[in-house]
Amino acid sequence: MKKVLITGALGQIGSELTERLRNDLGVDNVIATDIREVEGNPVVTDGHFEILDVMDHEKMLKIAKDNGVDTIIHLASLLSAVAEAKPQFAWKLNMGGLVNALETARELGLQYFSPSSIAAFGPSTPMDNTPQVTIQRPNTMYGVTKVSMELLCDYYYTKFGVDTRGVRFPGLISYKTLPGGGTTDYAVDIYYEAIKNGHYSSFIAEGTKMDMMYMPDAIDAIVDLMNAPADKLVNRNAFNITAMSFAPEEIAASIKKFMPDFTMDYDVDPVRQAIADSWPNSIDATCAKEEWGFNPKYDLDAMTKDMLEKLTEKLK
Ligand code: AKB
Repeated sequence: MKKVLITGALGQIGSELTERLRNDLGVDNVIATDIREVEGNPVVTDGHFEILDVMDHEKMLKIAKDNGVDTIIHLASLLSAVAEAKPQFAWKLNMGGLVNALETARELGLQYFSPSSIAAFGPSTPMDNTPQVTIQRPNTMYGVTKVSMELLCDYYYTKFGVDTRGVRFPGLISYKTLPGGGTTDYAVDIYYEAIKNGHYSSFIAEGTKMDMMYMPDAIDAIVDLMNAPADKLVNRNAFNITAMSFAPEEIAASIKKFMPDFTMDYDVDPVRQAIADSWPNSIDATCAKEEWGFNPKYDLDAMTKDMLEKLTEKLK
């Protein structure tokens, strides 16, 4: 990974990955793209940024070719709750963008990364310590596009020899850029509300466990997987990775350790609750640990401490 094209660079993962890769590889070696430009955003102002709709294959190919990139990191996609509200569009965007990015990688011989998700599992998947290879019958449009992504990335590797790599991300928590329209977003919202109002109404019900990870560990995971020797990768695409698993009452208890007056109640959203109920309680990341040394650093309390400190500063 020496010169990288990123799609969806203004998103939750993209904005932090762009910053990290500009530091690691040099500002001129990261081509950040997104469908829109956000004035004043460091992704746009602090380096090479281009507008790119991932449905536009010609433009994607041209940007990759003109800049001589050797890697494409394809992040642009709709998240679970939005995809459930607009399933036809979600299929079109998530799959159309994926095919264009894979084709760009095939045509130019690029290394390739795209993120799958715990959403690639479904109600018939074993819910606890979910294995790397198991039943995947998701019942959400987002999940359907993620399983399809995993299969297509495997296909491009075996059929065309494209160096495709990927992870199944759990819910990602960060303070720099808000996620847009996910089911695990409650675990980000809760920190904002704790600081602003000392109270949070959770749209996910008590007792609903889901895997989660703090953004610095997610960014390390992408970089470490992309730099891992290819001959060590047995699973290659869609490695289970997780740093912690908790239910709303557990993240609330963690916040209370630092803010004793914090309170939480529930105002459950049936759509997002149904999505959460179809996902595992906790997944097994052994293959990622063994094959490329996945090693998350933040547990729940360490993440809470950092989130509260950083957000207090940001929201001043
Ligand atoms: C979502 O909630 O949609 C995402 C995910 C787990 O993929 N954060």
